[in-house]
Amino acid sequence: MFRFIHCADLHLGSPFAAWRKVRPEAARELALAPFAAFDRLAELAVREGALFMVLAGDVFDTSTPSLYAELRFRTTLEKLDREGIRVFWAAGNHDWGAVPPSPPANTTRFSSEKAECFAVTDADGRILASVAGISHAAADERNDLAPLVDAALSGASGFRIGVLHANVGGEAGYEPYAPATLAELVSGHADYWALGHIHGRKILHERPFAVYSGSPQGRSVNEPGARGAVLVEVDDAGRAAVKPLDVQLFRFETLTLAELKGAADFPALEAAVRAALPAIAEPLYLRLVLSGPCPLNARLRGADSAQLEELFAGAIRAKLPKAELESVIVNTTAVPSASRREGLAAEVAAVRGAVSPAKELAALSLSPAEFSGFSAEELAAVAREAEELLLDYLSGDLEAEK
Ligand SMILES: [Mn+2]
Repeated sequence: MFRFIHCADLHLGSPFAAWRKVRPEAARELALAPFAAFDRLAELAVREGALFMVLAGDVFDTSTPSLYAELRFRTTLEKLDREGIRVFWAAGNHDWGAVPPSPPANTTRFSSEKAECFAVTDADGRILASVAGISHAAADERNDLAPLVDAALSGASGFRIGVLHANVGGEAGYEPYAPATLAELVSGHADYWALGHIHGRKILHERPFAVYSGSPQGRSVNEPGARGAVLVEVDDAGRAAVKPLDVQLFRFETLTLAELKGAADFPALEAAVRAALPAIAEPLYLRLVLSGPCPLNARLRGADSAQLEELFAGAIRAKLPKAELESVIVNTTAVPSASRREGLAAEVAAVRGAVSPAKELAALSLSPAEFSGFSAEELAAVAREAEELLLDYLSGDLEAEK
């Protein structure tokens, strides 16, 4: 029996540029988190007695990592080296050009010119596993690299692992770099495909395995949930079992509240948020989305982000002491007051009949030609929205902005 860790998409050195402008302390904390997540993985590798670790690309966020990123990465590799744990690294679209001049002896970075295959042996020299991979040669690798890795594994001994940064099955929302199909992966020589590129943890196939380990540390609310890597245990009969390893330092989550019709004042709104907060023990960055009809619509929309965050910070601290608000997004609408709106609808229709769009546009020094890019449907939608807005103002559902 032996074990190995499959990790990908560390994105060491991510700048968190958007955070730096508004929340420099959080940006610093987040920028250090991927390094610490990798350290945790190294500790787990030692504790679990892993024989080796595979890194399936995007170790660094850029092809020209900072000195700090390189040194921190190297320090962790050296720690693994001292424990006799080998590291196999196939670079992806982010770290394709990041080639350390003299990596520690335990670390193998796959060539980008050809697929390579390395044997991992036990103390008696018996081959336990063969690890094959290839690195991306450019930031936009458009060729399917899976056949090259598969060919390198043909005839290999032991448990056969292919390491590749690739978009398998044309996953939407991710660049189609190194495009491959699941069918070709599972019909080849590999027992386990250690994949990188898709940041969510996914087991695409079992026996043979095709697995995305996901990013070990979420970088935004677009990467929610538990994150880390996977521990693979291979028994003496060559059967593999996959276990998730959660190592992230901060979790990102979004909480959407859509039933806010009853929130007539801010204490009621705060209570609604408090009641809906999930029970998550780990440090958390939480995005709060308020949506649907809400009596406080106009006041929420008039508040700035600092005011909104102050409004909910207490409730969040009280229930989730390790949580920080990432942001508050206001998507609420006015609560329609039916009776008043019905009475006003005729007036709005009359106004619409009396208004001459051409005359209004001329008063604004705009010519109808400037609207020529809109389709009839789009213009009709704008008119409907304007009518709704007018009704909102007239019925007092929405306070006119000053
Ligand atoms: Mn990535």
